[in-house]
Amino acid sequence: MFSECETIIWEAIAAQHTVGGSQGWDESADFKSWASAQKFKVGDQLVFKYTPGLHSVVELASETAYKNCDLGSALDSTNAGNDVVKLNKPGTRYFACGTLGHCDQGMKVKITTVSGTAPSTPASSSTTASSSSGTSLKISAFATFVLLIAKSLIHAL
Ligand SMILES: [Cu+2]
Repeated sequence: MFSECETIIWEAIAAQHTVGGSQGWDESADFKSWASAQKFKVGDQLVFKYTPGLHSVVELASETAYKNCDLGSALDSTNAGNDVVKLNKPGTRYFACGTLGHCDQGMKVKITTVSGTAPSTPASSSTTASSSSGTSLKISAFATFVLLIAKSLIHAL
């Protein structure tokens, strides 16, 4: 189990990667070289930034679908223009633009996430850990609240 402190430190070192760098999620960006220059670790987030309506983000199920721009096999899709994807486990994930023709023009990216400095615990136990630390945070927030009430009562007397 993680302590509250460890959870906070872990969240602080988790990075946010803006896909495509300064160009964002756009046909002009070179996603292959962008991705190869990044290190994706479990806990990091991807942010797809684009003008809503022009592009979208479609997560593909396989390497084959990625190679062939087979958008029919989509696992998930978003189109808000500031789409955050959490890399919650090691492995490879495939993303493409859902706008007709954009994937074929190279608007796709393959993300390989490594466990990095994350403790090598199974996903199920880390879920338990994060939910339990969430509870302890709530408890400590409640304790602070009670303390504040108590203090104000003392002042009122
Ligand atoms: Cu596009």
